[in-house]
Amino acid sequence: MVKKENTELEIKINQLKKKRDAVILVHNYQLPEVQDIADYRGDSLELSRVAAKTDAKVIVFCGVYFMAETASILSPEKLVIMPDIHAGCPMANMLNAQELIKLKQKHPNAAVVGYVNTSAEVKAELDYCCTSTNAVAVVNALKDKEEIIFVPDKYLADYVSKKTGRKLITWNGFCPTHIRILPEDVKREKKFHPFAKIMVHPECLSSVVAMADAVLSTSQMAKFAKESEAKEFIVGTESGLIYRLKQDNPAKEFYPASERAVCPNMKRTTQEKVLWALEELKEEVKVPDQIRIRAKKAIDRMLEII
Ligand code: CIZ
Ligand code: SF4
Repeated sequence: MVKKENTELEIKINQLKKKRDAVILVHNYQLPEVQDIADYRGDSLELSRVAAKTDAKVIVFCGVYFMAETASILSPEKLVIMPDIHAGCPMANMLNAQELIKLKQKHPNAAVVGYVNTSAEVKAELDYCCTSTNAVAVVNALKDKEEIIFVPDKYLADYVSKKTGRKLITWNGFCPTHIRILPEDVKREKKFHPFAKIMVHPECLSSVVAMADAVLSTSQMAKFAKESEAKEFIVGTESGLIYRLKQDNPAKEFYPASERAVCPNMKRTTQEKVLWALEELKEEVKVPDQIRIRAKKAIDRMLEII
């Protein structure tokens, strides 16, 4: 694909980025204009791992709050900043540490697995963190555990439970964006595009997941779209991923399962806000050590499994 010329704003961002010794990490759900200035695009864990490896001093994290926290947990010595600190994740906000502590008290022998979409305080209460890429592998690794708590996403939990055959103790959390994708949407798109492969994120309704050819995280979708022989894809996840899929695969077609699957928090970050963040080196996201060290253990245990 021919790279379009940088705008004045993009040139300014690039210059200031070098001066500040910063890298710009951009989640797959971000606006196209933000993806255009990315040093790296990816899912939350991929980006946090890049943050941990880079020599840059400043990480500009374009995503939602828990993702910047995860980067801070893995890279405590770096300055992690968010261009819009108010970009949160409603799913992550559906479970707090006190609620999880109570749930653990009810099931004292259970292993506690939590999706990466959780606050740092909640991660500190987990035995294992997981992402949508590795949730099934993490639960499968807990064969010797009689009880497993899996929070906060009830749809991801349902998918993992079906794939592993394990009964899970769940929480009533969900992603307000992914549940907007309805079975009728998928049916309609399949009628328009009968040869398209249906890729669906496990945060979707179970009835939508049941219709998929492949149930995948965003990083897995990026890989699957590249490697598959198929030329057309119906995409059941947040709309931002389509921009990346089209850029990576110019000869293939991608259709959103629903135009309504737009996460307002992911769309808060703009190029202008990135420039301001670099100018002022703000807003910083820093997880205090007493939380960070415990939260990191849950992430490290996940990384030992995958
Ligand atoms: O972990 C992430 O980045 C999320 C929330 C979505 C995905 O599947 O990549
Ligand atoms: Fe949270 Fe859903 Fe937005 Fe992802 S798409 S950040 S899970 S609300």
